[in-house]
Amino acid sequence: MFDNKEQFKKAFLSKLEMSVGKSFEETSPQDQYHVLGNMIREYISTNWIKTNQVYHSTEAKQVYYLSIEFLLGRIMGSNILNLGIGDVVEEGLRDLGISLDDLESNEPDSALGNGGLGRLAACFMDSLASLDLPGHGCGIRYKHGLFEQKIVNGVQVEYPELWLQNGQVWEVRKSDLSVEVPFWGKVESFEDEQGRLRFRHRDAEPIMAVPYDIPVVGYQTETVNTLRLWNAEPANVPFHDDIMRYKRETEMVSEFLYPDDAEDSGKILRLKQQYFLVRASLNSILNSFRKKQKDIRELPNYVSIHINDTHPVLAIPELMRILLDEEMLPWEEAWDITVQTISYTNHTTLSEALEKWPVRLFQPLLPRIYMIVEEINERFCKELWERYPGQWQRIEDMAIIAHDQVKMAHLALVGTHSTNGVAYLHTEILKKREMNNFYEIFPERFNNKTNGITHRRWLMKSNPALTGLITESIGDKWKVEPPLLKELEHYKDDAAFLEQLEKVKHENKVKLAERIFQQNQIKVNLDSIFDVQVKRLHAYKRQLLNVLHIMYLYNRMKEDPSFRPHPRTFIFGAKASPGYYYAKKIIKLINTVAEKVNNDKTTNDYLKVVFLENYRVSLAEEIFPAAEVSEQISTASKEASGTGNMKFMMNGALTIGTMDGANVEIFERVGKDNIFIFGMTSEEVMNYQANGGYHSSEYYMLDRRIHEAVNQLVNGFFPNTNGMFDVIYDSLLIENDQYFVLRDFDSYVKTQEKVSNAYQDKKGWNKSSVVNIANSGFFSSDRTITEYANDIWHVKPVNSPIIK
Ligand code: 26Q
Repeated sequence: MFDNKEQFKKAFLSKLEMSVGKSFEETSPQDQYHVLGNMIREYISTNWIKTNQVYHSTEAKQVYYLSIEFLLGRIMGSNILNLGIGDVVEEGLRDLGISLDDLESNEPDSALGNGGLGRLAACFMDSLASLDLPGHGCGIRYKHGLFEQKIVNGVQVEYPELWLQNGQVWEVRKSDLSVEVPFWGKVESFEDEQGRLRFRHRDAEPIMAVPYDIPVVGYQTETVNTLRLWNAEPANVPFHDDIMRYKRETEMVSEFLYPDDAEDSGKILRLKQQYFLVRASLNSILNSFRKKQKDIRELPNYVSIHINDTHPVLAIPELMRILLDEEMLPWEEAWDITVQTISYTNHTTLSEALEKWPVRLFQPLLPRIYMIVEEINERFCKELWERYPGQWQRIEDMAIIAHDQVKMAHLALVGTHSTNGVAYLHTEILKKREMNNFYEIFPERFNNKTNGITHRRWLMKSNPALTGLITESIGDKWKVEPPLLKELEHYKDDAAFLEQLEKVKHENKVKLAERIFQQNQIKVNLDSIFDVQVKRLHAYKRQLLNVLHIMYLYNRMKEDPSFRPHPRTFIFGAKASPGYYYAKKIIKLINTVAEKVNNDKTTNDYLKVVFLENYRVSLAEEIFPAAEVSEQISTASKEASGTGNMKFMMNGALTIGTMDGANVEIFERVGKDNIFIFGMTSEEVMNYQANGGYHSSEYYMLDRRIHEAVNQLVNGFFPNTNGMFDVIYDSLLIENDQYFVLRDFDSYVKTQEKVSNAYQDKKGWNKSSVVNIANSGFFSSDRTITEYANDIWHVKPVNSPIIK
């Protein structure tokens, strides 16, 4: 079907006519997308079946990656790339007058995630398959992914996302593998024939979990792994008096990603989602295991279960329930198996992001699971008491249940054999500070796994021009061994290469400029520096620092006509959580500043601000290749890792950033001359109290650049914004600027001047760009996944001969 162009065209045309019943000329791009998608899925299916057969029969250990988020983006382009059928498809379609790019853009993003954590899970799936590792994803098939963002009068407006509306090409429903998940009800104890104390869950309300499988195609290999997403449906039971209410409440469980949990009703729904994922996934994992192995005590030798943050942490008491109630193992043995089987990744040190569940909600919803958590807690506290007699406070701080709350991170630390952070600095902070208590007891459990990104999507697929240039220069082995990108460093003084690199970047800038014009009707200067900050909107990520710097540049140009920096286009993309009031105000502020500076003829040749709405994976793929400056300006110690930083680097952008998260490791790899570091260190941030404290008002009073910009938030400088930015003003001055925006302002401005100066020497800039690309191989998620496989999961590649 995809062996040669003519064969492909013939198959495509005949399928098109057969499946949509129109002549070729009448078919829509949507029709064409669906037909091509179905052809590719069919093509994948042989290897998918083969891979599954191998996994069913092999003794090789399998890993299951449980995540409440999988932010896949579009799937077709990635499959075409990994299958190596790009040329045939592209040329075949071209003969028919169809552009493959246009056709791919008919696919809605699979946006079953918020940001970094969900995108990491997606990159990991791609790496697992590409490395021939037996890795399975387990998630939820939300009917609505992350909301669509529209900007109306500068304000974020949310619309429901509808990725399933036109039918999903990539998923396969497997009703026969459905699993019942019980909620509510009560637990009864009884004595069995052998006189053992047993438990039974009575009067539960069941929900049916129906799996939808998505194939995950590895790069140039026969391995096709599976991402299994569970859909919530009414169970087949005639018990309900109010069947409509039951149906509605059931379907709610897989309706939305992260329903608002400000109210109790939302909280219960979220906890339901978590148990739904865990119960269905573990049931199906254990079913596969039992087909191969009769002795349950062998579980840790056959299965590794990884939990992506604490959201699936109920895997711990759920596995205990299976081992105790179904397998009838004694507690100690069950506990050993559980701890050996499960591992955990922590993605944040922000205490407000650590999950806690009120006992009053947890216990009635999951009565048996709660009993088990209680016993885990009691046994753990007893051990603590033996180790730290009399240290009540320490024991209270470390308990899994305290103050009528279940602390999910504590459960994860106690119930797994491995806890990893996502960048060197983050792991050190976990060990030395945030989780130091637990590190003292379980030092061998803590380890670091610096995040990575799949270079296939984020370089080969999204930046074909750069991919071509790299391959012309160093060959194509780097595609399967990204550290070989290092060889590019030989070209850093090669004038012809640098010129080519500049040309590639320019072409990518032209494309992004077209997108900007199409979406925002803003004409940007192609010779301006494309300076980009794209990520979720959060106070700690400090989009505000970027904005205050823009306001300062504008003010200075207005005041001093001789001050004209190198032209810059500041590009933003960010979604704010619907209930996060402050974050929404920052979006409004960015758009308000954009309105003002873009329309000022005296400055707008030098300064443009662009807010691209609805930032998502597919838009990101257009942005990174065109970026020249990467803004990674979080308050040091607050960003666990970041992964956008790696995507920019791999596409040749230079970072301006703080010594935070993985920026530290980028710095170590490219060296100080090829990155722009500023601001407080994480040590300074964490010790600021000991170092005399911080008084933001002093910076406001003493620095007139700050004074002016901060006043402009509230003094009518922006027309018709009366009172609108008071919360931002207050965050800086009344709440003493928790994220040290004003403290880092001067350092940021000076460093931005260095960026401008460096750009004047275009050759030197391009040279730094080469050094960034050349050292980005370390940040391929293939390296990250290899480390997880070797150090935590102990899984090995399952042999699969390379097709080509
Ligand atoms: C917690 C409690 C209640 C409701 C929601 C949550 C919740 C939801 C989502 C907590 C955290 C998240 C997402 C976190 C996340 O995306 N973290 C990012 O993970 C990336 C991958 O490791 C890192 O690169 C980023 O630094 C980190 O912020």
